[in-house]
Amino acid sequence: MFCFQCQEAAKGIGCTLKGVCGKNDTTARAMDLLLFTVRGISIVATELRKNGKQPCDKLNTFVTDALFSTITNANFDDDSIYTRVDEGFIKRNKLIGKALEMGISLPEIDELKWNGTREQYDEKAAKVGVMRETNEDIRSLKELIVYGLKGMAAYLEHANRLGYNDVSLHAFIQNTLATITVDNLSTEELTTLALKTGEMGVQTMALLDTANTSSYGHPEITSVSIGVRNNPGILISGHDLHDLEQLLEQTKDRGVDVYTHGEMLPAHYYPAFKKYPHFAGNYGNAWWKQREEFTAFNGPIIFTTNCIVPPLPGASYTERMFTSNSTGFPGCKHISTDENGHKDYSEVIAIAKNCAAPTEIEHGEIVGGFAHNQVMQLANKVVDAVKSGAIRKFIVMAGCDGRMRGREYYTSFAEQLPKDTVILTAGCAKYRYNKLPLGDINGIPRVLDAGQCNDSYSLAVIALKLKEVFQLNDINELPIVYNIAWYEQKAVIVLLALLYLGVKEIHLGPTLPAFISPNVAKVLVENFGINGIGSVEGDLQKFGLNR
Ligand code: FSO
Ligand code: SF4
Repeated sequence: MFCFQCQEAAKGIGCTLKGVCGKNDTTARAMDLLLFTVRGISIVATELRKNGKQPCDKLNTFVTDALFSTITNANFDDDSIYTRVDEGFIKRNKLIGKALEMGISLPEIDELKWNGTREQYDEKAAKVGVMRETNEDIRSLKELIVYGLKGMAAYLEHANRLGYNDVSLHAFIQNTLATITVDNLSTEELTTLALKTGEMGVQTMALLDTANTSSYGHPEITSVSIGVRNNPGILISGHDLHDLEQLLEQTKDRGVDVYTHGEMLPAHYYPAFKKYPHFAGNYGNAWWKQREEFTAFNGPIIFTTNCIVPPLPGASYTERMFTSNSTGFPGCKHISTDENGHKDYSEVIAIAKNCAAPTEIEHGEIVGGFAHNQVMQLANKVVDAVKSGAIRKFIVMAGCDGRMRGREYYTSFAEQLPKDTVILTAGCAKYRYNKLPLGDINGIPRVLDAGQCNDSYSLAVIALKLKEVFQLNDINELPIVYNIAWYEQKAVIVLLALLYLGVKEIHLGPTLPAFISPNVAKVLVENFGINGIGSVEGDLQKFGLNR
């Protein structure tokens, strides 16, 4: 295996024996073969589109789900990945049949020609991973694009599940996979395509924002309890709000409470979910603390998306852990979705009823809900605070959290920021500082949480609005600095989106991506001012944030 798609890539180079994330080499290869089938499908689907034939919704869904299932910490189940590979080859061959019927000539390429049995999958998979591209810089840019597409696919899948779709986004994903496979693009062309991916990422996040806010209302300032109640609980993790809605409906008046975990915390900010009296609060922290926290939770846990940390052998909670959608873990029950998008949580509820109530690990409240609509309602207050100098600078500290020790940097950075600064956050990165007593500025909290990582879109909307209010020509003239933490591929699409929007001088940590080659890094530094992080003191000084 060779995998270098996330921030934890072994030695900052890549995982070769087993993933630091816990992914087995067999799983990594299964994923490489799945991506091989997806590339094949994308090549034919793109040719069909060029000839006026739109592939069906099911095919689009297959591609987004396949990409999503290869995101870091989403799926550890070889069987579920190989089932997708089987299905992928069937779909690809059907599409090839259709293309030939229409007289379309297809490229002579392995992705379209190879057919094999399950027994041959592992051997084939070993030859189709990221190292198949021998030029380091081309590989770097292609993978940058593929990881961006994975993040985009994840966000598109959430929007689709709420009934919001835009076929041009599916077409872009497939067209891009096809073009980087078939055409010999130069590094310049690939850089342009990476920025185009960022543009499409903005559109996807905008679509998801519309899907979420049209379905559940605009996020509003909300205090969320982090303590526990006396009923047994169900913990729901991941990012999918549609799944949460179904769970809340099915658990009504059943004597169990529902708690959010990790990236599901922002669900509390949506008006539609406030009507459920059994929607109890948020339990725990970012994804990487789940082993201890799931043990203490005592009740069933549902994963709607990544990030799963493989439970240790003999972990008390494995039997009450459920996966769904693109996620999977061997030995855990998978909740399937029927034709109408419905999930049946009756087994989860039955287990919950026999569990003890969660053990309290924290108590108190955290405040969030500062997505674009809410911030705009406070716009006058914010603008006045900037004009009067009460707010000197905003620091965008969005992105991911992770278990790497160096991430303590983000807590110290937040603590040491001068008191006339405000943190704008989104994603699970917030858990590094959202429970600190950072206070407020004239009633504006010093940590404004917009929501999940996809709600970084909200931060971009806020920045663009401020640019308009302050009548600036360039987004980079705003008193905003970017100190972003990344972990997996959704952060890659957020980063590409920011680059597309023209944001310069982004600091990215805790380490720069292993998949960025030295030459590509040079381009990112020279053209976009992207930089790593240093010491807290040094960086505060660099940002002009001395106390
Ligand atoms: Fe975090 Fe995991 Fe949302 Fe990621 S939960 S790390 S960026 O999956 O998706 O922020
Ligand atoms: Fe390694 Fe990250 Fe890939 Fe897991 S996802 S195998 S930790 S690079």
